[in-house]
Amino acid sequence: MTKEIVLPDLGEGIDNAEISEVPVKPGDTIGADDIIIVLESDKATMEIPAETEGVVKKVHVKPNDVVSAGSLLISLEVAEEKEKSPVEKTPVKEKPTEPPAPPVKDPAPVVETPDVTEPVSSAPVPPPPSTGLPPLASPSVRKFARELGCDLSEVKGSGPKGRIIREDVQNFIKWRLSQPAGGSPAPVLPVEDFAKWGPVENQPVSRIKKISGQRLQAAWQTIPHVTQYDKADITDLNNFRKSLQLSAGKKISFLPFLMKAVVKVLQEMPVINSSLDASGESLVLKKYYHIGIAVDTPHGLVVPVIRDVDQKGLGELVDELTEKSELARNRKLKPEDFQGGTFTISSLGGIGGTGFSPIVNPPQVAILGVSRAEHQPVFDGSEFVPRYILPYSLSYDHRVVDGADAVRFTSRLAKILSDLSQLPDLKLL
Ligand code: CAO
Repeated sequence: MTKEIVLPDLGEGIDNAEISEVPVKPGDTIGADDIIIVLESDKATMEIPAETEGVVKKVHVKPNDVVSAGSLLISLEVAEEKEKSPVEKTPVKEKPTEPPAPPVKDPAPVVETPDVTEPVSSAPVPPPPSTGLPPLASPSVRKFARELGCDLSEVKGSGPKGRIIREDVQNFIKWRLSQPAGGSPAPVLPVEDFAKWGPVENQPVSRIKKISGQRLQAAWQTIPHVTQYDKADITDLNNFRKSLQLSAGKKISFLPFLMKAVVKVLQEMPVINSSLDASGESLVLKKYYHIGIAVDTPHGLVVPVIRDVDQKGLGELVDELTEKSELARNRKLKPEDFQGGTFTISSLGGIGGTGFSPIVNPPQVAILGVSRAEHQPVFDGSEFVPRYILPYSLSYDHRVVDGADAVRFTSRLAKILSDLSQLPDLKLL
């Protein structure tokens, strides 16, 4: 019998991926663990096994195709299963049991009645009249909609039986942004012949940049951002860090200290460690502290998550941070390494800068941006003394976090960072 192998769910945060390799061809005999495709998502490289043994009849995908959960990958001739229900036995001998989901490259038409002045694929669609029924959509589409603050009951589905697909959500957001009261419309890049002004070179935009660009734009357009700037005297912390480095004989950066300090404030201010629920009616306060760390890699920005920072000592954090940033740079992180973050830290301090406004990483509601610490003269009441001052900023979703809470957060963080006795678990081992 023929078995159709489709792409499994790639996990939270990865909705589609590009095929970089298809190591099988028709006629190949493969085992359950054999790799049938290699995917490159915005964040990681993933090998997808067949999970069933058999002989490859047909390969439905090729390198550079973009696929999502449910996309048909290969048809496999497999041995007849021994135990079958009567219903399965009769009709299914030579046919797939389920119709395959269409590949992402050829999605179902998005709009039934397009605006005649717009191309169909990019025409924003208005919401349909409510049917009163719960909307049909996959978990990944629901998550995508949640991240964009999109109410699925307002979205018209163009998939089978009116199922809402990712493109429907994107079109709905485009439509909403095009409405006068819905904020500024998505920017349209001008068609410009730059070469007429001087020599130019075209460079392709990396896949990570394209996808993170879409997410950043969506976050920027849907979340009302405010940024609070502050600074902390980290003179004692820096001296302590240097002494630890000497005794441990290895590099210890500011980040593990920042993570511990941030988590302490998050425990005191649960709203900063929360997310809006899908209805927008209530907040989900998370009792775990998984901190995303923005890592600059040659392929673009990625944000691996360090879990349960509250339960880890400094030494563990130093090691995990080194390991995760190394894996990120070598594109070896797994999908789960990106999942479940409750707050993000973006540190540009190793490079420079006096301050910046990071973009919130939804569904989180706040992000800390860290700039470069410098020695500065500080008046101690009688004279100016040199102190080591760390500038940082907190960008936050103003729907969830009030300005007063934001400044309470940054002030409290300054207090903790400037007073080592307030920082927990400072031992390396
Ligand atoms: N102030 C002063 N010096 C700092 C500093 C700060 N805030 N942060 C780091 N440094 C120093 C470090 O101590 C180190 O000095 P030594 O080499 O003398 O020990 C040097 O700068 C380089 O640090 P680093 O950046 O390699 O290490 P890190 O642990 O601080 O950061 C990581 C690790 C992965 C966060 C970093 O390498 C990185 O990728 N940063 C970029 C993140 C990014 O792009 N964010 C932007 C998101 S928005 O586009």
